[in-house]
Amino acid sequence: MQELENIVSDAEHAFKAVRTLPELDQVKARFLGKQGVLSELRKGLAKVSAEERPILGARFNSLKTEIESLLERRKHDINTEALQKRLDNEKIDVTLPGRKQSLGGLHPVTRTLNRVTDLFSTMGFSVASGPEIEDDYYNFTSLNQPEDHPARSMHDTFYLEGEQHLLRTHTSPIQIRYMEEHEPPIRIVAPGRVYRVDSDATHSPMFHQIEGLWVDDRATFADLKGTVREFLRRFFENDDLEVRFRPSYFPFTEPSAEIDMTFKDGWLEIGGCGMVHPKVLRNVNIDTERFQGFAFGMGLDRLAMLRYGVSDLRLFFENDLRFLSQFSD
Ligand code: 2NM
Repeated sequence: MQELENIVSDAEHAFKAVRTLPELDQVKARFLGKQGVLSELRKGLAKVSAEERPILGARFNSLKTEIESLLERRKHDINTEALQKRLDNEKIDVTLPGRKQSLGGLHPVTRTLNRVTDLFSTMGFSVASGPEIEDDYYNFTSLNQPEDHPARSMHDTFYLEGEQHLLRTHTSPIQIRYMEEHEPPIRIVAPGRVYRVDSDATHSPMFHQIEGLWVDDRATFADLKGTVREFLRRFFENDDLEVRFRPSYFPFTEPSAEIDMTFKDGWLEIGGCGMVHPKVLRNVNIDTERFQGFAFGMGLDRLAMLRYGVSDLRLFFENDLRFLSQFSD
């Protein structure tokens, strides 16, 4: 009888030891299978006496039932464990924040360009644009640039194959094209990419300019200075900013000046300007007896560097996201 009790606890231990249903099936065969422990026991029943047989038979049956129910319980537990494991693995935390979709943003030079054209708009200027591929007439000749001027050399200007076309070296051709198409009064700014054969820490072969042009029957040098000063004060958000004109030379303006602004403890050159040369006005059929005007030019990249405190111009054109993503405003 003791042997029978051991069979139950053996089965119980064996069932407990397995972790999967296929393993459990193997252990089940060991106890309940055709060659199993219980089948062997049943064979033994045939050998006992007629009086003992019903008692042992009943004992055998309850033993079998007990093992079967242990098996069922283990099967159930294995299934429950597997389900719990899946639930744990596939659990999602609905309270976690969502994954952010990164939106990108405008390039610092673009932001600066937008800011500058916005400010000039409020001062009554329209925004004009034109082609980046120009010809000799619009880029040089119409602007009173002498045929032998060094800026025209292959050294300083990118020429396209055949040398009939070039990459504009300034945005002034936009102003020429605009004056050809419009009568004074004219008040425009012309921003855009320009190209020069030049490359170091402070010069990129492609950079950005913005030029302004104001032509009417009375626009003066004083208006020029007031316009430039007002723009710079608004751009740098500094009402104490001062502007100084230093005599200079450009073929397309007379007189001409370099524009300096107060910066830290001194002066900083920020652009050039002058009264539009009568030859330039005549090239676009503007009557110089009736009209006069002024023009100015500034580097947009330079304005962006000053506004954002960037020390190396090349950072703007390397497209390194560690740099670019720092500009949200
Ligand atoms: C500058 C400096 C001085 C300029 C002149 C003209 C035009 F088309 F009216 F002749 N546009 N821009 C000008 C004058 C540009 O940039 C430093």
